[in-house]
Amino acid sequence: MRIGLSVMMLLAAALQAGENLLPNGSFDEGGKEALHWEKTDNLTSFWRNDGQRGRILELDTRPDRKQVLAYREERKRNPDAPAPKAVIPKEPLKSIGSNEGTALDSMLLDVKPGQDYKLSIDYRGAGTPFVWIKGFMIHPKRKTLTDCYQTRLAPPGGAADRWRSCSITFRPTPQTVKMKVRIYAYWPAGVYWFDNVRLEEITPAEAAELRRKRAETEEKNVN
Ligand SMILES: [Ca+2]
Repeated sequence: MRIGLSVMMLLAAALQAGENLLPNGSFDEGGKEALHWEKTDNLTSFWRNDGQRGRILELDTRPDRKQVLAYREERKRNPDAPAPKAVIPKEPLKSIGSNEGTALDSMLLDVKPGQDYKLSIDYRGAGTPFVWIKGFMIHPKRKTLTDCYQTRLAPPGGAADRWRSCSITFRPTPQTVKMKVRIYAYWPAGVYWFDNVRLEEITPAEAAELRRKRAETEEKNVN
């Protein structure tokens, strides 16, 4: 009986290793909208179907900046306001990508103090988007959540028509109690696709190894 129990505990530990802390990182759960993620605006952000990958996120930074800003204002008043048909300016400098860009946020997650994390994503597209980790602390006086930490994953360049996976490691500052993922694209004005966002707890040794590998990759890209 004792042996049985410890085998079961080992199995449970193995299952926990590499567990995705981010619910629905594949975007596949949910109906019209992906569960546990912000709603798309259907002007600069869309849920798409991509065969074996299931649902993926598309960010489009080509639409006209003035049109997007006007629609964002309208959505603040009425979150169900239908998206207009996108106007794509001939001059990319007039696009939303030339300035504010567009983003989609995950739900908030708890942060363990002193914990090393690994953030990974699959990305396809021509530009370099940013996958942010936004960290929050409890404001000492107002007792509300307030920004206190951020880091970002910038997928390395590559063939625009091929999916690539990339990851970073990070450890939020000690006062950070909550965090979320923000998928963000801006320049060049274009279309960016994402899938399989993962957030995992890793050991300090795994974090050091990941940093070393990433430094090697970056050096290779420079040469
Ligand atoms: Ca998917």
